[in-house]
Amino acid sequence: ETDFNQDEKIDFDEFLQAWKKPVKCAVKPISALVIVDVQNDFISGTLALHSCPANQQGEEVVPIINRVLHDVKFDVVAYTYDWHPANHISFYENRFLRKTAPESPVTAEKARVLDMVIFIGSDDLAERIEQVLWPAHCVQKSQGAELHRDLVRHENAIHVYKGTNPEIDSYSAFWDNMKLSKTSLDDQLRERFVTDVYVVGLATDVCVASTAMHAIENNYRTALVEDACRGVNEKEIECKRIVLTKNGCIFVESNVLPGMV
Ligand code: VGL
Ligand code: ZN
Repeated sequence: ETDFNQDEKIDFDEFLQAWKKPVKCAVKPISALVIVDVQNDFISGTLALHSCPANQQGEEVVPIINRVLHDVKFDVVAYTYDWHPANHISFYENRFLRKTAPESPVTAEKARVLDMVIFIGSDDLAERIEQVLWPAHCVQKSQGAELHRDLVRHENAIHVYKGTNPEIDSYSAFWDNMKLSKTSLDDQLRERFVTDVYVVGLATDVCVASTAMHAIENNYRTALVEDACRGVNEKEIECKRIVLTKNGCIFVESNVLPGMV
């Protein structure tokens, strides 16, 4: 005999996957909003999303994130910054600075923007580095690396800088693309006893998806707020959605968040 509707019975495996710390999460959830890379270069600069295949408008996330910041009482807010030195490995303009591996699908000479190349790594890193070539973007301290001017700056926020090593890219705000080094984000969330992570920002299929995946791996209950994200490639967005969902990430619209009208 049960007092709940069978239709609403939850799949316990699914539940466990999303709630790896069920008691803690249920008794005292502590939420963090992680605002990924809402920087000028992803909105109006060389890497503006509307010039990428998905043709999405990055600036549309700004009023939505502002509303979420104002209406939803998150315990913790974090801003992440793609923060590259000028000689960064991910820049198309820098493709001749490093040796491409013989097995690279395309040579530096033939490569075009958004192609994946394989570089030979420097000694202390991996031997081979797979790298998508993006137009130069978010160079440290440049105007393109600043947060969009209209994005509300929450006081007492955490600020996380990634992609600072010239030899390795970092889509996620937790680890670089080869998980060789981590940022301070996980430690800072842990210090504040965060259980639940809500991810918003740019780009859905690149840095947002990678950050959400690593949040799950770090045992946070993780939600991606879909209408507060914009991406590069439609197919890739759908693909990331499937993989993230399989791994226990939930996808929500901002209007379901408590406090939003
Ligand atoms: C990003 C491409 C290159 C992002 C960063 O923030 O999504 N995309 N670097
Ligand atoms: Zn980047």
